[in-house]
Amino acid sequence: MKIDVVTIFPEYLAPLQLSLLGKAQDQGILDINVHDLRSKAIDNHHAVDDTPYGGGAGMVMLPEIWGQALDPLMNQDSDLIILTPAGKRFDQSMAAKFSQVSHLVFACGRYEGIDDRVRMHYEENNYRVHEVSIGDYVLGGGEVAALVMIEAITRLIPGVLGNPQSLEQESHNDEGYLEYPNFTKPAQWRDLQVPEVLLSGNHKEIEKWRAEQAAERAKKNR
Ligand code: 6GU
Repeated sequence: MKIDVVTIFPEYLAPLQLSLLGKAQDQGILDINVHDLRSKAIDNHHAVDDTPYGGGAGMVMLPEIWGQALDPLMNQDSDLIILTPAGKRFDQSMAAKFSQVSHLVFACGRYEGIDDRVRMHYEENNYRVHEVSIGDYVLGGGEVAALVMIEAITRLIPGVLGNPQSLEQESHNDEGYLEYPNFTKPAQWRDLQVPEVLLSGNHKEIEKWRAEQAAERAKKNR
């Protein structure tokens, strides 16, 4: 999968080089490139934003600069993700869908967002455009949201995770499912004993206990 991220803070995306994502890039499974939006700025002050038509607080990012940044990246294989708290809420099923595509372009908005004609322009030209939010709270910009989405999406791509069996039964795989609690050595830690059933070797009983615990967790936490 090819991933492009456009931002005025390229340094914010440095963690993409670490850990599993860094390894997947070395192996050629992922090709991630971060682009500095400000390099497309036109005026002497390298402005990327201006005041909103109609008035109001905050600044809006300029459409021409976004067009200059996105045009060379977009093609028929591309899905453009515009990050905004007003977008559709990201979840595991959206991550699974995006993990199947060949090219993702992330547009990280700052300030009050990007001039809406950027979305309109790429939609009108028959590109696949998605406005996405990672949850119901407001961040300073889309950079952290891009990191969250890229991590959730790419770990579903074959070869990115060390152990693909980790994907088989995890939280959110099925709507509303939360994973059962896990334990490791030692069997007793401080005054706490690992549940007896997990030491029993009885796989049927273990499966039943884990299903009960998962249901209980979902009830308590959601
Ligand atoms: Cl994608 N952007 C911003 N600025 N805030 C957010 C968000 C995105 N998702 C949740 N909050």
